[in-house]
Amino acid sequence: MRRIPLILSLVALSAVAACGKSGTKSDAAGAGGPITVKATDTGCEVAKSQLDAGTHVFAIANSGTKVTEFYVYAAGDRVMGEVENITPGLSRELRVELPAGTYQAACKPGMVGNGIRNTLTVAGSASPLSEDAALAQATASYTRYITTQSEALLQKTTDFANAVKAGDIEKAKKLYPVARTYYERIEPVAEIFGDLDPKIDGREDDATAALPFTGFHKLEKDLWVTKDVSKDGAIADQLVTDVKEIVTKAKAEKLSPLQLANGAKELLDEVATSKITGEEERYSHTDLWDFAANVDGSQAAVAALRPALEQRNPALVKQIDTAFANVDTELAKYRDGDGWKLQNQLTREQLKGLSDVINALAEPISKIAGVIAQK
Ligand SMILES: [Cu+2]
Repeated sequence: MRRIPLILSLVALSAVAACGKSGTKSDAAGAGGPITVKATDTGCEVAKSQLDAGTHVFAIANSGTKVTEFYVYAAGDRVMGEVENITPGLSRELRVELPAGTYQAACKPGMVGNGIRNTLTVAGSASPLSEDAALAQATASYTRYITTQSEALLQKTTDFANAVKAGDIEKAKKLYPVARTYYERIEPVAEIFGDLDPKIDGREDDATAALPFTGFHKLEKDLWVTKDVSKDGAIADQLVTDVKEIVTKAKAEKLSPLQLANGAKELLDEVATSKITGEEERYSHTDLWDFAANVDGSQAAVAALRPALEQRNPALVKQIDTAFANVDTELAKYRDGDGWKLQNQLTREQLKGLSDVINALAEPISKIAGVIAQK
């Protein structure tokens, strides 16, 4: 789950981070170049509504006053692609592979609600990117990663939920960041499935009547702030049920290679907007656990794509390796036992140091989608 940063003193840092390159212009953009999307506070104007099957680039420009998001949904609100945290004045690109079918393109000004929706009709047939052997191998190997991580997520979440239900606050506090790690590694996949991510990972300020404050962060608050989990049995059980559903769905999901590329970038956006700022783990301050997990998840997607990237752009692979190594070195400074220092123990300069290495990594990572979409 991702949110606009709440901590004002750090807004400037994350705004820089969010400037993840509006664009490596339209290589392999599909006929006619990018499809422009004009996002405002009240509108979402998509330049085309009829598309040919294949890979398309959406170029989203936010001319509103609110931070927005852009989604392409398949039936049942399955997310085919998303870009979050498009701040006012910013433009971002999203590459999505769309087989024939009916989709919805949505902008979400203020990052809340169902969004302003447009129907997209995609017709014809195109050979999928996964016809390329190296890309097919990439999705197969990343799917194995998702499977092992999501199984561990279920195990660790169950242990955590049991500690909550037993009223063992100390034990639950120890298990919390561990369970979270597995969720944060697979987050782009977990976010594909409609309401499951908000139910598992939603924040108090995003809660609505339809989607009340539940899941990990509700338990986090009760463990660290309220210090009373005596009424949280049902929430703990629901969290395990929701995680089970993620595991089942994630295993069955057929990912496009572009979802790996987009996911690798989304995870770094997550780090910039919700971990460095301390937004996500605002009660426990265990954000660096999530930070490391988001980076792990990004690295796993890149590792799966590596043979395909080596074929297409070996220089980019080198650049990415160096940037990942720099993140590891910077983050390693904040190791504490088998865990991490708390976010609020870091100075502003230290957080800035982390922000800088993440920005430097996000830059080459943002090029991956364009590189693999080239045939
Ligand atoms: Cu999250």
